[in-house]
Amino acid sequence: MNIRNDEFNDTIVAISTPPGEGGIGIVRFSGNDALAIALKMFVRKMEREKLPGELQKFFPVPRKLYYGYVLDEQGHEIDEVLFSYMPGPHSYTCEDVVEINAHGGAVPLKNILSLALKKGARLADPGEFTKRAYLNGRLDLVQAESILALIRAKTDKALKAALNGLKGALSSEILTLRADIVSLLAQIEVEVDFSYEDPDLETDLERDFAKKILGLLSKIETLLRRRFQGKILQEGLKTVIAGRPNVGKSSLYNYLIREERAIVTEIPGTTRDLLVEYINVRGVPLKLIDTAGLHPAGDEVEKIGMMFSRKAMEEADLLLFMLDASQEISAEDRWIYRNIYQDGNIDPGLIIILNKIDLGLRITRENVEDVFPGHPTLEISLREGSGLEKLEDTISKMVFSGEAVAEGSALLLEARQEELLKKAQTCVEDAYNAYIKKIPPDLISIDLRQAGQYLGEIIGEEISEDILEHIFGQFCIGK
Ligand SMILES: Nc1nc2c(ncn2[C@@H]2O[C@H](COP(=O)(O)OP(=O)(O)OP(=O)(O)O)[C@@H](O)[C@H]2O)c(=O)[nH]1
Ligand SMILES: [Mg+2]
Repeated sequence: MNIRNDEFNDTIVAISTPPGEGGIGIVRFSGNDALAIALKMFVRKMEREKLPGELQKFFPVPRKLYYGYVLDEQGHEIDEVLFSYMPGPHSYTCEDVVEINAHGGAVPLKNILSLALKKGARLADPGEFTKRAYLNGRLDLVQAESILALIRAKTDKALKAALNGLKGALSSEILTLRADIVSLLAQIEVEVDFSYEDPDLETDLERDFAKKILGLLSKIETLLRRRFQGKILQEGLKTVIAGRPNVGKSSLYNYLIREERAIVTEIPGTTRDLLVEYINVRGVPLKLIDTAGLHPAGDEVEKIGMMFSRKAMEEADLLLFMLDASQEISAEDRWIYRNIYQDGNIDPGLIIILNKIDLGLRITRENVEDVFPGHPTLEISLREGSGLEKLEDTISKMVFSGEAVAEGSALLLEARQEELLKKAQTCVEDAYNAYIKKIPPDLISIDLRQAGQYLGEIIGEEISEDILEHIFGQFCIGK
């Protein structure tokens, strides 16, 4: 696919490294005039002492690094740099690309950038380099979006899943689904009436058709399930530590993030704001949130804190519900469970944690089962550091039902891709229902065609310009 046109041939430039201090920073050019523009501002070290009239015409060898300076319009050095030229189509964008590696400070990079703009380049839009790579056919849309996931990946596993997307794993799965649909459509074309009039002939052909369509549905379901694991790897499992004041929530938070971040005191109501940290438990990335203790009464500040707590709990994937094991289950504990977990109409996983067992155990497993039935329960002491390994095990098991996410199997789907996959799923379901109801085959094929179209949109084969704008707009400038 190639929908490139001349509008994309102007030369864009951007700082491609993240903002802030760094060892090096890269200014990247792409487009027909990338080389011409970049050469207007670069001089090799060996030529630095020469007068402008004596400079030799310089044709850089592709993919070779040249040492020299970027000079401003008065001929003063802006920075000492390395210069490289990658002619299209063997470059990131498939266009002529020049990269200038400068020192990482914000000022030299900005000065190089503004000089490039003066010399005729245009500031790149967010994601425009990647968009050009896509428009020039070097990446399909899934691969382009994987680059976005790659930039955002928070753990090694997420990184690997994103790399998989980049290598085309998802695209090839989607292509397989499309091929399945095409073969179903072909079957409808060839065997048009499925012999509906003759019930005796409701034979192999039909059974085969039904089997194929169910097979297709289950493949889509599997993809969506793998999506859930991918989402966790990408965004972190939103895990909220909840409980009444003073049970040890902040102590657990500090233990899990391995840092004394939250204030811990014996005074109930110590924590009032939400504290958030990304951590990694046995390979499972968690977005861990410490909350203000919940109880029915409370002063103004506490009430606001509790409102935040409640909202966090409602959005959680996993709740760590903490109790003080050295006291009996209190009315407050029951109130939290009933009001927020049960009536809140939320459905996160929940682990019950009995803390402070060093002070004695006044809550039995039977008590817990009576009041909060059906949740894994653990006894720990943060003071003595006991039971904590088990807690980490339980978390990772709950997430992946005992299996760590296989690196190859988690899928990172952008929201757009997931939505299209779900739409395709609905269409295939409709087709199946139509088949069951013996609706004429040409109507079934309309549903299947529609499903095929949605799948095509996932990999960008049927896609409109505004969707493209939206996708690439999420990138940062310079990508
Ligand atoms: N004996 C004992 N004390 C603990 C244990 N865990 C925490 N504590 C103490 O319990 C008190 C409250 O701990 P926090 O971690 O601040 O409790 P919290 O649930 O965050 O309290 P709020 O922020 O007020 O809701 C502190 O004095 C801790 O030192 C434990 O396992 N054993
Ligand atoms: Mg606290």
